[in-house]
Amino acid sequence: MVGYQVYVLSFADSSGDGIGDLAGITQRLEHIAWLGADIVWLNPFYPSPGRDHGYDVSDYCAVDPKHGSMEDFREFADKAHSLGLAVVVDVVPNHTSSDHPWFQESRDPNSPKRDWYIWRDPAPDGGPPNNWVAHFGGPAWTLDEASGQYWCHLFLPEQPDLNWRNEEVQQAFDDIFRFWCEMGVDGFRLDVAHALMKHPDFPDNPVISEPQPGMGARDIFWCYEHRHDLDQDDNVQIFRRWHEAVAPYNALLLGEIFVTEGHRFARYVSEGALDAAFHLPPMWANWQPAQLVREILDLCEHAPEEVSWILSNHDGSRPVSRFGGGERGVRRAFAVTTAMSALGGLPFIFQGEELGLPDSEIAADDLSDPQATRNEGKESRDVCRTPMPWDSSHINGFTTAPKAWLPAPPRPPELTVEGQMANPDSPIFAYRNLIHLRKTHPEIWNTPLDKAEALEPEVLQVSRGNIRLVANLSPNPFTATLNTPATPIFTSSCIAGEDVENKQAGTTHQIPPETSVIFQTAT
Ligand code: TEU
Repeated sequence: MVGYQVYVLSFADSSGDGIGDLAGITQRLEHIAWLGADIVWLNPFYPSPGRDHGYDVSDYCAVDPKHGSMEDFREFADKAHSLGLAVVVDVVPNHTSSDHPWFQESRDPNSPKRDWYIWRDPAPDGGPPNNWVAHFGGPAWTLDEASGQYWCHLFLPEQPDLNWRNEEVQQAFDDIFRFWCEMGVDGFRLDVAHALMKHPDFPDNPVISEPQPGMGARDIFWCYEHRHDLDQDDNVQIFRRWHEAVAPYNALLLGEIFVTEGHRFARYVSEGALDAAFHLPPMWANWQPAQLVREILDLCEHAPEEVSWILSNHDGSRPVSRFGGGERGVRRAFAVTTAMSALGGLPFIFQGEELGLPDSEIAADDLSDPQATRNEGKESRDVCRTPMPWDSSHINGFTTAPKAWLPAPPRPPELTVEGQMANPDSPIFAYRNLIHLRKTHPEIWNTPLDKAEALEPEVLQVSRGNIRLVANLSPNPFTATLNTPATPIFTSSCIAGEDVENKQAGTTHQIPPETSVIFQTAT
């Protein structure tokens, strides 16, 4: 399957208030079906004060009125299913909103919910219990004056972390999974699933390098080795429990997992745990093809069928911009996406990727992402969260409101869906053709991986059954010599209006720079 990620706030606004909603998505589902995707993943649409744009949930089993109603969700899911699209919703198990009634109760030290969150006494000097830092800046602990204890939050103070060692918390999430399965969802994307369990003793994390003044929150976060707050071995027990909870519904468990080593990743997607997990580093990296090839090989060795390959999501700069911008950025991004489509697993694209969109420019006053507003505008995730450009009308057809919730300069006609549909050489057709190739040639993904290797540091070759992929991510042409004659069936350079030079079967093929070619052998 191929997934398509919809950022609910910015896909389509049917109510005219400038905020994306479920009914708007329902009206636009044909676009996703036309591309050929099989799954639609929705970012959180649950009631939320919106401090982290929906990742601070105050009720897991309802729809935020700004995004519509439960009836709208049913209509969305029914239409998605009628178009052959499976529905994946986002579950945020690591933390709730501080507005969630569970946390409100937990603030009382005598409440039965006290242990649902992570409360600790101050360090002997009165400061935070340990040196953990939050992803968005500052310590991972905030003092509750009333009780004299600190609560733990790996993200905002308004996103208190749940205590996953508490059985009742685990039961509460079993119920949440069942609720949405009963509502007809087909799977779950599991937010920061590698962070659920913390070391039971809460030791300090080792310091890799001292944080320096002026560093952004993310850079400060990576000054520490996250030995005790992330990637604890017993996360897998939770995943096994979830697996049992959703087994009667055969629902997909897709983790947002951040681990850099393939063998750690493999544990999370082992039999009876998660079905698949995102490999996140490519959505932050600039153009570093050798590193990308190394990471792909590591994962192909340890989890060849369980990786959800992505180049972007709602958490960072778009690949076209990270990869040099303009036509070059588009070409590089599509070369990688083409390679990823032949790696097995479950590739996803993020709304607008199919248009080759670069980042939006956001005026300093309009920044909305807490990662940016708390960090003097640094590390903004807003750049990829602006309205989907449908056409060249007011706010690119996203809303009839005078202003979108996240204002940005309008996209030119050639970067809109309508503009690209009128031009068969535009990126939208290249993405569609690639996705459809997986349908006409299912052996691209359904035959076991035979071999993945680096022919040069920036050249990846993958063999599976009668399929060969050569991803030449280097700046030079590459002469591929295959062990058996093969015919090119797809080249990523189609996104630049180029075709393969020689469509004949042969063992030797010229691959242009920054181009991935998929071949089929005769047998
Ligand atoms: O993102 C998690 C996140 O910030 C990771 O990229 C993190 O840096 C990495 O996993 C290391 O731990 C998710 C959501 O996608 C994001 O939008 C939310 O802000 C965040 O969780 C908090 O819910």
